[in-house]
Amino acid sequence: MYTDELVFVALIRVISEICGQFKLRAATLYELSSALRPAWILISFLLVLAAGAADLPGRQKPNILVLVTDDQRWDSLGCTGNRIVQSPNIDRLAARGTLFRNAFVTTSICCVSRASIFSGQYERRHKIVDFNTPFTPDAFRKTYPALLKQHGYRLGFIGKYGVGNAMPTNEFDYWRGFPGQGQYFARGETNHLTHKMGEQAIAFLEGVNPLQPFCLSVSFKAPHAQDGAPREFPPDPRDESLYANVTFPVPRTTREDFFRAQPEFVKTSEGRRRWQRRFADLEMFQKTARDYFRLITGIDREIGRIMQALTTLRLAENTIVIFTSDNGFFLGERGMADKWLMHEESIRVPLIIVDPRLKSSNRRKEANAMALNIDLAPTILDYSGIPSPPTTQGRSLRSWVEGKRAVNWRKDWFYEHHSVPDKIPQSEGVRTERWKYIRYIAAQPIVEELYDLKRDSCEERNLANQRAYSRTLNRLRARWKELRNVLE
Ligand SMILES: [Ca+2]
Repeated sequence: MYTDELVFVALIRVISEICGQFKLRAATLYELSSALRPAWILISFLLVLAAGAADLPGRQKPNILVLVTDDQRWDSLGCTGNRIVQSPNIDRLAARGTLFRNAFVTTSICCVSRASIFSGQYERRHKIVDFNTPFTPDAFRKTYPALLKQHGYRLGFIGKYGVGNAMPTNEFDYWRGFPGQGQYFARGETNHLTHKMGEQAIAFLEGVNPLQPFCLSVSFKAPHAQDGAPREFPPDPRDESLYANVTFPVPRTTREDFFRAQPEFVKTSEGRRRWQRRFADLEMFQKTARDYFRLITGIDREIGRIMQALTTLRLAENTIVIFTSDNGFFLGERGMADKWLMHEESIRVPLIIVDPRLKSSNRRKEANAMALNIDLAPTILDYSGIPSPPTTQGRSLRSWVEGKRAVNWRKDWFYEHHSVPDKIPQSEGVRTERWKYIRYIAAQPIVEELYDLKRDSCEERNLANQRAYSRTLNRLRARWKELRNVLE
């Protein structure tokens, strides 16, 4: 029942009460309520207009645009220090908003990270560890899209959903999501998927009602590989000549000795198999890097078009924009491809939040606080004025965007990876502002790594077996155990 109907019923109850007091006949009551109905319709109409006026910019709930890329490493943008890749539109977002310099995922694999983004929960709480498991109906009701819908938002989803194979089509007002990994090119088509998703985003925006807030999640497939295809990172045909004459710098840790220093079960894992297809020699490295960065520039172009559409449709000033990736990516470092492991290339992601309503004097341009993928849902809900469910494990990042200091912000956090254990070594660990403790939990005996990120940002020297660091190691072991127990 709508609000005006509820008020109408309440009004009739009050009239009944008065009639009771004055012992009026039922017929009189009927005549009175009928006579009042046209008047009430007029009152309702005026109330709706007044509500609309009260929701004018400044008071209306903000729109939310969530842009998630797939396997995009943190340093693959101009604004995060890459001097080669062309990302002018994402750089502009960073210039208008807050760039988080230390953003990470709590599990570095698509399905688990996406479930964490939607729910604000760790893998050990949402329990989605593989590609087939969907949210239960009850768990879905606690995700940010479901909560926004319950509070009157118009919902759109475009692209790779990533959480199970059953798509929640009916939960959204506009659904262009797909299960699995998708295809960069539909059979017989030359229209690149990234471009198609940009078109869909603009179509959604053109259909919004300015009086109803919206939340649009655009979940790009790019720059994820089309695994096993003859060309695994095929760009938009318009970008084929991009970076053609560029030689990408080869990271130091691609050297053979860094690969050899790793545990045997890492050296024979899926990351190495994919490395053999992509980075096994210098020519392959350049070819893969060129295509990977072409895909990123393709995303950037669509983000530029989406932002332009927001401006043209006069929606930009009340739309919060969040840009991030579901995990990082090894570009051959440590002799690896893809992600999964707890090293920085894999767990670190780009993160930008733009609140266009803030004056630049009230906005922090860069935040160094450690932000996690589980913080996104509570951040979105915070902007929408909706309390996070008690099951949420992340925290709102809003105070960092607004130049304030969040009280008791995390100084360390727990990492876990348990997916596809037959091909990927299971790991857990703790990342502090200075240290990283990695524990390969299925190894017999247990294998541990300890890095001093302050002195060794590329994790070249494992200190776990050095006596001088035994106290630090013990402290981090204890912290791993403690966090592991409290995060269920
Ligand atoms: Ca991914």
